[in-house]
Amino acid sequence: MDLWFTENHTENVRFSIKVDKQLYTGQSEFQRIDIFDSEEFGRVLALDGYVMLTEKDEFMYHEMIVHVPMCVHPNPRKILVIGGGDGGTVRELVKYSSVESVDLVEIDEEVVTACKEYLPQTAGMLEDPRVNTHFEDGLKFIRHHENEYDLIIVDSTDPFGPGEGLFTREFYGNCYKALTDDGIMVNQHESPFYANDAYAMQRAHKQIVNSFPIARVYQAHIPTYPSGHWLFGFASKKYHPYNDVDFEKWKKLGLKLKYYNTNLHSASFALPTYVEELL
Ligand code: AG3
Repeated sequence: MDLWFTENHTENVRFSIKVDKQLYTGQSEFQRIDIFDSEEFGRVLALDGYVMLTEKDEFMYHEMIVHVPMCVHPNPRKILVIGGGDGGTVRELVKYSSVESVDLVEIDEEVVTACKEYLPQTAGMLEDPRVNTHFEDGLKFIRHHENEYDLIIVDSTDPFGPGEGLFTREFYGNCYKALTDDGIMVNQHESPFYANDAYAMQRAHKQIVNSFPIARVYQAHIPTYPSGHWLFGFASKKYHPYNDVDFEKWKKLGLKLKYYNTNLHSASFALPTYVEELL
């Protein structure tokens, strides 16, 4: 008998992946955690039934959430990641020798434990000595930090359940405070395509615009997320996301990546008309 995982993308649309083997199922204090193996996408992590990553396409998401701001900031040393317990964002960050420390604030310790065991592709760098993991609610953690981080990456779930507070004005305002004078905040920004996702994305963008002098949105193609068309928010105190960037300096780092490159960097901020009209 075939076993299939299904995520409801809307009330009328479902996305299914054929499961080879269920590797982990747990109900933590915060959410249901599933990890399974599949022929098409390799290992898959789902939280409360929503796909967080697959081994086949996670590079698209993790490279875009990390290298866009890392290329813009001239000297990113101290980084905060909120969410991201799978470790994919941390793995991309520790590729930079300029990075001195990464605080990873993940609410759910069970996600980290399960990913360390079953998703070494993303969790493999969580033991890097520059990484400090805090099992805390990011919403609370951020209240107690001021003028400290060069970059904050909000690698959250969707805006309901444990991730809900990470899309609010209060949270973005506290991120602004926690950043240094030339700090940058980037967040996963949902999809513009289906109405409910687009509405959440629109609301979040308005709050960011009210909290930061520079607020833009950029996009990537992520096949296993609803509609495959995904957005990221770029919020900054000082640097424009592509006019103030020393691309040649970044290229000299010689990072070997699969999705991000400096041509794509600027291009990813060019949005389709229907998305521009939503913002
Ligand atoms: N965080 C964003 C996942 C959003 C997916 N939404 C959905 N499938 N409905 C991913 C975390 C990866 N580090």
